[in-house]
Amino acid sequence: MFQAVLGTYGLRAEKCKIEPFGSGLINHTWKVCHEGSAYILQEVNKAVFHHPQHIAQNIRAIKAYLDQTAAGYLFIAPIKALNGDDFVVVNNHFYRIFPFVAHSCSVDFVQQPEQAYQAAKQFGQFTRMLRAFDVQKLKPTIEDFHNLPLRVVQFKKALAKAGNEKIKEAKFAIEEIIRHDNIEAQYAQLVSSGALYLRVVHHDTKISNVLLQAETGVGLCVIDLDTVMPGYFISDVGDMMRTYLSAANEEESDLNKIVIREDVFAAIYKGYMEEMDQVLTFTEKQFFIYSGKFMIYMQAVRFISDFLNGDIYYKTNYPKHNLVRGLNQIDLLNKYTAKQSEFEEIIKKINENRVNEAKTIWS
Ligand code: GN1
Ligand code: MG
Repeated sequence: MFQAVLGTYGLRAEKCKIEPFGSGLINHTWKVCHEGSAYILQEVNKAVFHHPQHIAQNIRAIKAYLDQTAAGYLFIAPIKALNGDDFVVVNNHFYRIFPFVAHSCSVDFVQQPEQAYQAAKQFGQFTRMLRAFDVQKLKPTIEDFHNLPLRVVQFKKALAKAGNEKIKEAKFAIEEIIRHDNIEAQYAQLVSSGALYLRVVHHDTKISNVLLQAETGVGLCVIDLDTVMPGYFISDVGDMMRTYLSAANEEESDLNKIVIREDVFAAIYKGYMEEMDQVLTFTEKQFFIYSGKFMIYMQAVRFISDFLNGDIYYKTNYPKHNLVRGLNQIDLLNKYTAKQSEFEEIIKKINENRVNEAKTIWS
């Protein structure tokens, strides 16, 4: 396979050093080194992305727009093959190659609030740069990806089909999902009221999807653009809450290790709002804290549904892996919900500081 794919780009596989790369749960990724240049090779998972061409079209449309409107903004589009295409199909598998950004690094979890700040700024900047781009030009790469009511319907279907043994094992998780169903009701209400605007949203804002400058740790750009499509800002902010706030990630089975870091919350708010304050409406801003509940709850629903379905979606390493992940997310959700008033206080303080800073500039 490597031979056929790399050959299309004029690279000779036997001259390349190829090694698996990253920790994604969906696509296969390799780092390819060839005569002093480095690339990222990726096979798009067609079971998840039914129309990989839509991904390619979206990235092309965004690149063309940014080339016109945002010179100097770093946007990593796939490299063109010798025939001019920005992807290649071999044996019905879909591949593309990206340049490996020199002097960049990424981290797998947030060690310091500064990293959360840098990442939040990058995701905020991305949506801001594209605020005037016509979102309708983008195709959904996964239909109803963050449609929470639909995810709950899928959960109910999985529950109806699951055997008694699995239901017994997941009893607590199932009860918790039902107990928190107000999160879904609130989403449905929000969407039908038109309070949220469709924007260009990344939909997978984990920290490893931001490249940082290796020497300084300053944010360089966002990567993993497969789920860039029209969506609501609560998806991006919520996924940062879900994946940055706790030092222990979704893989952790020891729930004692799941602890919400308020300084990281402050960093996410500060970084994102420095970019998006002028873009989001007053009403949207009222749902900043809700976004965390929305994404953590949806991920719990997705992991538990996959457990009940017999692990057909997420890569798993051991039999109850998805159950462990789901229970982890439920614990995170409960700890997040318990912090509501602390979060409100943090937002208030940051906003007051902003006003004070502005006043010192004027006086
Ligand atoms: C998947 O493959 P990866 O790790 O980038 C998933 C996300 C989940 C995440 C949970 C297309 O992302 O929605 O939040 O796993 N992506 C897709 O780890 O389903
Ligand atoms: Mg991803």
